[in-house]
Amino acid sequence: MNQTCVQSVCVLGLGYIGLPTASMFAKSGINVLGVDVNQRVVDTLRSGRIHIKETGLKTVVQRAVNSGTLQIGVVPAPADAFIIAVPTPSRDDHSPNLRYVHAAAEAIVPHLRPGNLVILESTSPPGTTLSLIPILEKSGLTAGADFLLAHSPERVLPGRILVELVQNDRVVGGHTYEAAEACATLYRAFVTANIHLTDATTAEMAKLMENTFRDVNIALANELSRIGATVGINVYEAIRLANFHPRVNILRPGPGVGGHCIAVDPWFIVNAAPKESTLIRTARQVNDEQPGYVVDLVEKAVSHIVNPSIAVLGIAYKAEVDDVRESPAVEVVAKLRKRGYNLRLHDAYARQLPDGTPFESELAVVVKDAHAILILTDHVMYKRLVPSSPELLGLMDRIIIDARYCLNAQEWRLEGYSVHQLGVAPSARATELERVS
Ligand code: SAJ
Repeated sequence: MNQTCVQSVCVLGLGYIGLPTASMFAKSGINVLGVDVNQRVVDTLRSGRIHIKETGLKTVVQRAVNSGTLQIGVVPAPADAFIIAVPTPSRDDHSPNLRYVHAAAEAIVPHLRPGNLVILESTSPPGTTLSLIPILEKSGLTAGADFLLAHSPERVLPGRILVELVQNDRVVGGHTYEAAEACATLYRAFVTANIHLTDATTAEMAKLMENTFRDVNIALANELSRIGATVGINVYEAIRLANFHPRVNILRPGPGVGGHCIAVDPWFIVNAAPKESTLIRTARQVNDEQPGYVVDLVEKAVSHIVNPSIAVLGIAYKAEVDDVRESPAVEVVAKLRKRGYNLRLHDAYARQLPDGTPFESELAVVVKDAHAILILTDHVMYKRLVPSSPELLGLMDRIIIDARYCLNAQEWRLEGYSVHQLGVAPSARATELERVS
């Protein structure tokens, strides 16, 4: 099949991945139509604003929209290449919900032409890309002979998306080798790193394995935090020392695993091969139980106070992002509220819970008259706090509960604070890092 040189691209889905990807293609000189079914998103982008907090993205999008190389619409139009970058959430039973992917493929059908390239970018269960063939062939065209189909998953870190889109190696997988090659040629419009070619299903699994590798390793760290508290050590100190081994890299314990990727992608593998996925499923369960261990830590820290009120610092799923989706902090808040605790919420970037409930933006207001501070996200704003910070003057009792090991406990104890840290036994001696001169 003679594949046309791509001069126009239609990107379906303008979220955390679709919008940056569309903008990078536009920046490389390709005419892009960015499509989203959410009219609010379309109106926001057309007005020159963006609906996503991401370093440098607003400038790139505004330049592309103002130059006319990035058009924004609600429905697709004919293009040399179509990129599906829509959400692939999992249901409550952890089964994959592919209705957005299927809807996007259906929307492409009327516009599919011979020589076109269709790319699924969304992280998807193995076999999803090939499952689009019967939908796309409703166009009367034949996959492989008339149009090409490939999978091109991203691996960018929120907060560094525009850098990593360009600099990270990429894996692309084709329904045919020709499709993989055409996909690689297209992404070379902005990718400067290596692009590795394979088949579609292998590319799908490689992406899922990347995040599953991380989830399993975070589960190890979280389980070690429980063991550390039981055997009487500071697990972070033990991890620090263990990681001096040239081939060991134990990750950091925390309050759980958030975001719409690491907590979701492993379930795509478990769902595809349930009998064989023992460790992967168990790691998910370990991480999902971690918020409960934070609640236990809070209970112990304030057990001597009647009706304690707690200032919760950090709702986003990780430091320096404003995304509260699937955040373990949200799970901790829900559990504490269910046990009757009076909570005041704060985040350095986010301003509302996933259900839209807004919370206070002024830290001093949140801390005033609280008995304790609970840190759930290690935003730099919180790591910079010191006992004399003016925002803390209104704190009623000097109790710090640190689920991210982001404060120097010795420094706070010297100022009369009681400090409770996940994975650190009360009897654990001061660590190398905490010894204050
Ligand atoms: N976390 C820990 N301890 C750690 C590392 C992370 O508790 O040592 C927690 C974080 O606090 C957060 C969650 O895990 O709640 C996920 O954080 P993350 O930084 O691992 O992941 P994401 O979801 O922001 O980005 C990941 C990245 N994948 C890998 O690092 C293998 C990114 O490269 C992917 O592109 C992204 O998922 C995705 O979109 O798939």
